[in-house]
Amino acid sequence: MANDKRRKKSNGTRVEGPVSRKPASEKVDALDAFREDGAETRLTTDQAVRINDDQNSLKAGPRGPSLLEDFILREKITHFDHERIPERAVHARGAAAHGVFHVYKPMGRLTRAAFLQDPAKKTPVFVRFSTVAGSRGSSDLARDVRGFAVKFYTDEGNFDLVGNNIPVFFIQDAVKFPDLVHAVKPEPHNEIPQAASAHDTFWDFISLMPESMHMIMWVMSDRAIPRSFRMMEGFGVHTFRLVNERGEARFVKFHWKPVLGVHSVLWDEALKISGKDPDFHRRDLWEAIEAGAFPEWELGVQVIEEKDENSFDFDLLDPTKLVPEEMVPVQRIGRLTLNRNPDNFFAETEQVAFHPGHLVPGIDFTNDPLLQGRLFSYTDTQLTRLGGPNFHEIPINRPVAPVHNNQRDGLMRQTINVARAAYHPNSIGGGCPVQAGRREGGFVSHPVGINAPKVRQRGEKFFDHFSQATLFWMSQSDPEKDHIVSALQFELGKLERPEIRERMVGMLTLVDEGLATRVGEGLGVKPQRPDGLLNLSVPADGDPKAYQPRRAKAPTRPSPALSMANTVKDTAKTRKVAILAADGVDEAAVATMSRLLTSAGAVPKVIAPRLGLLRGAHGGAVKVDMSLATVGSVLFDAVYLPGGPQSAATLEEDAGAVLFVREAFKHCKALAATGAGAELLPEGRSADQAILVGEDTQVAKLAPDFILAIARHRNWGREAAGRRVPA
Ligand code: HDE
Repeated sequence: MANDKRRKKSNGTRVEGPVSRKPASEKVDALDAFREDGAETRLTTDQAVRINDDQNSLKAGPRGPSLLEDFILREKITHFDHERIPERAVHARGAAAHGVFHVYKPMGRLTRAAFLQDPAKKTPVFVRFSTVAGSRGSSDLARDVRGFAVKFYTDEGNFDLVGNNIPVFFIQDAVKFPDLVHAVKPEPHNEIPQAASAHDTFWDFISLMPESMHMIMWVMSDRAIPRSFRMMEGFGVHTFRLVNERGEARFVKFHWKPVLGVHSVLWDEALKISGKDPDFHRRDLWEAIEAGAFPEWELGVQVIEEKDENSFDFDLLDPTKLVPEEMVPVQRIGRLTLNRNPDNFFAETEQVAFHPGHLVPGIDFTNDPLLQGRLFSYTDTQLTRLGGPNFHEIPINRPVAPVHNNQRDGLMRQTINVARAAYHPNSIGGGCPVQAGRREGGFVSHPVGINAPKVRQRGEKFFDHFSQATLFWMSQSDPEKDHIVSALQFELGKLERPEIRERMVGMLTLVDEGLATRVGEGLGVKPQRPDGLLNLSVPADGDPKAYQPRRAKAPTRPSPALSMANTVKDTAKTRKVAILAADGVDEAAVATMSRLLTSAGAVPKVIAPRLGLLRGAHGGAVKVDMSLATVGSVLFDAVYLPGGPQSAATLEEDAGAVLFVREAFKHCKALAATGAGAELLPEGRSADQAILVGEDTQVAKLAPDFILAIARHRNWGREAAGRRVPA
């Protein structure tokens, strides 16, 4: 059991206390029963026998063979041999945190879900973010969709909202999911490349699947390389139902809106971060929570009346389509706050088991054929991954609401069921556990009428594969469009087979001719509108014509909500700022800037050619946080170059420091320089609003504009100039 004091180890050294000083919730408290911190204990075997020698195995003589009877050795090695479980088939790489959710006002008109009624109620949550394609040890900065899975431990049982940071998906029907995943995973013969879609099998599949085109636009955009998990939107993707106490249902799309806005890095940064700090997102989440800068999102809903189901050009059941926010506004109904890191990665983050089929009364499914397939997959995969049917008893997966049923036994069963009747109806157990009526919180599936032939087909409107891809493209700002073009040139440029590249560029003509021309230019491909069959995902006896894309109508107006240019840009909170310095730095300038940045919620770090204390220009000292050798400006959002002629001269001679500044410039970050620090700035900065220059005595005057520039995230207007910078 945990205790929260700093403790003494048996050898007398002080050790860090466990994390139970941190925010608690009903679920976090429930986990206490399973926490073990080893404090003030003696080493034992798994059978609790105290171990006297953990340094030497039992041998026949000091130089003799080890003896089979050494049960201590055998137990330790056997356990070690079985420490790994299969990683997730997809979404293997992830990081998670505990938190709470509360609703702003009672939502009884829309849903009977208890956790959406009382604004005073804080529902515990566990949230896991992930990439999809890479394995457990891959880089956080892969170009990929991010998983955004939320487990709500509600008083009525667990509700899992297992979504992504992109509102649509590659495919429309679950039956194509294994094909998609086999295509994007590393190639089967050499297992190359890791965590990357830039290879032949992925684009071969995509170029034959026009339904993926909308998703492709999103994944080639900067949404696929987030600045932070904390700065991503989340989406339930499928259309779900909300059902109220009267049994009235409405369609709903779920959204998570990050309070800090939606921000991304550049592809060049992503590539470099993957080398400098492949744990960049995981670390960022961890550090923000440890620092008390709790990540927050608002839960949004788009609600659609049942009578309006067929009033759109697209089908609400089609997961490759979104409902434009300008058409159906997102109502913000509650807030999610992540306030506590897990204590043990394996026990919590690795063993948590999400499932879109974990519902509570008041929320229900639709017939989205991708969702329907998922409802089978998630339990099925846990049987292999977590080893049997009792994974719901693993502490992180246990609901806070009580569990009573007649499920019994199986591998690793924890519960000791004492009732003799494990069946229903029974008389010897008094009929217990009894079913719950609707008014007692019993889950009642929404009665949806079905009168249809059993067929392997899709709805008519599913075949408009291009309108929303075009809508996304036309809604992007110019820098965002440039980045999509570069991403496609990178991905398709990596292909070994020219015919796949050509087919893909041809497909892009159907999204936008200008886009295809621009992408083609960088690839030496002349875009050709496809004249044959576009969609090769056709049943053996199906009429291929019936499966070809049919555009409903070309979008005429952009959807501003789809562009990150319109996101929140009003805060520098949690942004990391590098202060580049060497011996002779103006220590007063460093101190003032650090203080002002910190009071704006930013995180300044002093970076220098070496660790230790720097000699200040006026006899003071400056503590170095990190050495230049261990970081790069790609790990920061902004750079400050303080004055002090000796410091500036040293840094000018240091190639690492010069590269640091050049990269920050190239990546359009906010830069500030005072006094001699300005000598480190690259040329061509005069009209750049995100480059602030002044005297060392003017730091306090300069800082507010610097902070504003950091809040604006990047000055994309500098990008063309940045491309000429060799960094
Ligand atoms: Fe998943 N997905 N998925 N998925 N998915 C898994 O479940 C699957 C899909 C999503 O942090 C697996 O426990 C099928 C869409 C997230 O633990 C597996 C289909 C969306 C996570 C699985 C989809 C998602 C998963 C692998 C098509 C966004 C990580 C391990 C029918 C709405 C959850 C596991 C975590 C994980 C199957 C499509 C989101 C194999 C069959 C669409 C966030 O069961």
